[in-house]
Amino acid sequence: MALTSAQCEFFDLFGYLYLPNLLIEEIKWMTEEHRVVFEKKGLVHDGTKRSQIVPFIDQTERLCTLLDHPKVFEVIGSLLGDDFNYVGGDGNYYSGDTGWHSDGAHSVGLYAKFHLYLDPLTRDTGCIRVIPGSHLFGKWRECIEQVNRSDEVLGIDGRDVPCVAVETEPGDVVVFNHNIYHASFGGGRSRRHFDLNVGSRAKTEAEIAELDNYLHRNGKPRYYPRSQSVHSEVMRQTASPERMYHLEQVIERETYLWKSSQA
Ligand SMILES: O=C(O)CCC(=O)C(=O)O
Repeated sequence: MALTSAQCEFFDLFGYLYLPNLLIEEIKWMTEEHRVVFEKKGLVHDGTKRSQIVPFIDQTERLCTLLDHPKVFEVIGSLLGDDFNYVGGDGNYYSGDTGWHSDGAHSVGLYAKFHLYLDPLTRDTGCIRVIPGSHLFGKWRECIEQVNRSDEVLGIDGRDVPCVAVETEPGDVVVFNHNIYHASFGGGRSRRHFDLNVGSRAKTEAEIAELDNYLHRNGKPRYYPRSQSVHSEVMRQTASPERMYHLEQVIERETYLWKSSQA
């Protein structure tokens, strides 16, 4: 499902896009795979805090095929270009509130999250909330950073910060720019979720430096020591040429960065 130019414009302007029912046909097996991944890893969620697995869709051959799925790559391709990079992702049982934050501050390149919950969520039960436009750099974004101290700076609780609460049913997808300020409030102790992180292919020197920064932090691979790469071996070994197209630049940069860190 390629997006319309109006949907792409909405995403560029507001920093997110809600796609109801996009993966409704897949929700049953994806939910089962989510359970299996946590079980196989022996990660028992007790509800006291977030339980997270990275990289996530990479853990099973079937979940990896999401990257090959026409509905997935057409949506991401429409927003980031068909040559986008897959840069990993996480699977979670979220517990309680998540305060206001952004997942990045990329002034070059475009990084986004293809984000889905496996439980129905409303404004007051932990759906994703976004501040439209907060992905854009400039004076506005400098000021909006203060929402993570809303009590102190604005005299309001985080849950009262003006925003769009994107209520979702299982099978719905929200894509958002990593730069956007987002949060969730009122969620239960066991909200099932996973995402795919994606970035536009790095072409200029500045974009390559940004990608390198994403892949290695403080001289170490992003998910280190849990994983040396943002992809799993399963993801790479079962890749068709079409999937490999979305992995190859990351493989090239990770190999280069790893060698440089060992030199
Ligand atoms: O669902 C949540 O509590 C927060 C989600 C979030 O911040 C994220 O996936 O980046």
